[in-house]
Amino acid sequence: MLIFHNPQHQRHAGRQEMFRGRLVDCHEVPARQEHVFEALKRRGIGTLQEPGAPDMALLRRIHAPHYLDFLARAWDDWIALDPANEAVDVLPSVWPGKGLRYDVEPLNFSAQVGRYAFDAGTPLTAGTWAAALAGAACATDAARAVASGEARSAMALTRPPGHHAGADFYGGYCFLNNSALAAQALRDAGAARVAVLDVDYHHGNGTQSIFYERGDVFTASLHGDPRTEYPFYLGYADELGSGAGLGANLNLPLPAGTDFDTWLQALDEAIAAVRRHGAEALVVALGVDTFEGDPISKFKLRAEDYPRVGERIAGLGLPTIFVMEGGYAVAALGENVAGVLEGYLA
Ligand code: Q9C
Ligand code: ZN
Repeated sequence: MLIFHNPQHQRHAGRQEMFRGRLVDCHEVPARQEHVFEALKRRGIGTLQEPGAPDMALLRRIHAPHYLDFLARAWDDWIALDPANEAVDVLPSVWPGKGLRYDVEPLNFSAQVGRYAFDAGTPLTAGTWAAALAGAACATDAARAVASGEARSAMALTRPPGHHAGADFYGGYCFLNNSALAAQALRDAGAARVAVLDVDYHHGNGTQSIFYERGDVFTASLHGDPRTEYPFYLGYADELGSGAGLGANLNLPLPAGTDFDTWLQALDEAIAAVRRHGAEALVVALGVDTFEGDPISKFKLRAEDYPRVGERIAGLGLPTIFVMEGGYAVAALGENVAGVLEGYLA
C-alpha cells in the first residue's frame, strides 16, 4: 500500500471555531495527521510517499473555478482589509440563506465568505489553500497509483479533510473534496463505474452533492442521523440521487449511541450496494470519528473494531483508495486508522 502524506498540512492550523455560541479551540488540528503518520511508520504499514503537484484541471472539473479562485485569494483579501487580521482566522457571520440571492457575488469580503462557507466552524487560515491543494494532490496521486497498477491500494493521508466540501462550498473543516477528486481520477483512468464508501461519523454531504446526478459514481454514507447530528440538512435515507444518478446514492443514518454490531450491519448493507452497482474501483472516505472516545461524535466503536472494518472492505476485492476524513480523539487516531489498514491488508 502506498501512503501519500501531505507535507503541507501544518500550514492549515485553524485557531478557533464557533461551537454552541462560543469560539473554542479547533478540533481539526495538525497533531491529527502526525499521530497517524507516526503510527503507520512505527507499524511498518505501507510505503510513505510525498505527492506531486496538484492537477488544477482536475480540480476545476470537481469544483467551480470561481470557488477555487476565492479560496486562492481569500487570505490576502482578508489581510488587505486590515493587517491586524493576521491574528484572526476567517469565519463567516452572514449567509445567503432564506430568500436571499446566491447567484450574485457581492464585493464585500465577509459577504463573499458567507456565500462559500456553510458553517462558522471552519476557519480559513494563511496556509489553508496551500495545505488543501497538497491534500488534493495526495488523493489524486493515490488514485492514479492504483489505477496504473503501481499499487493495489493506496491511502491519501491528508488534512484538512474533504467530504463536506461541495463544488462551490466549504464547511465541516473541509475545503477541497479529496474523495471526489480520487473518484474522478479513477474514472478518468478508465474505471467505468466507481464507488465512494463514506464511513466517517458525519454524512458526506459534499461528495453526495457533487455526484448526485451522476450514475457512474455511486455514493454510500453511513452516519449519525442528521435529525440530531451535523451536517443536519442532508444525509436522509430518502436521498436517492436524481436524473442519471437516481439509485446511485445511499444514505444509512444511524441513531446516536449506535454500537459496532449495528454499525457493521449498515456497513455490510452499503458494501452489498457497492457490489450491485458494479463498481470497478473503490474510494473509502475514512473518518474514524465513529470511535467511542471521539469528543464530537456519538457512536461506540472501539479500537479493536477497526481491523474488522478493513477486513470487510477488503472483501469487496476492489482496487481501493483510502482518503483520510474526520476523527478527533487525537491520541487514538493512529491506532484506529492503522487498525483499518491492517485489517484491510491482512
Ligand atoms: N455541534 C469531519 O469530520 N462541527 N467534519 C459540529 C456540532 C462540525 C466534522 C458541531 C463537525 C465537522 C470531516
Ligand atoms: Zn466526521
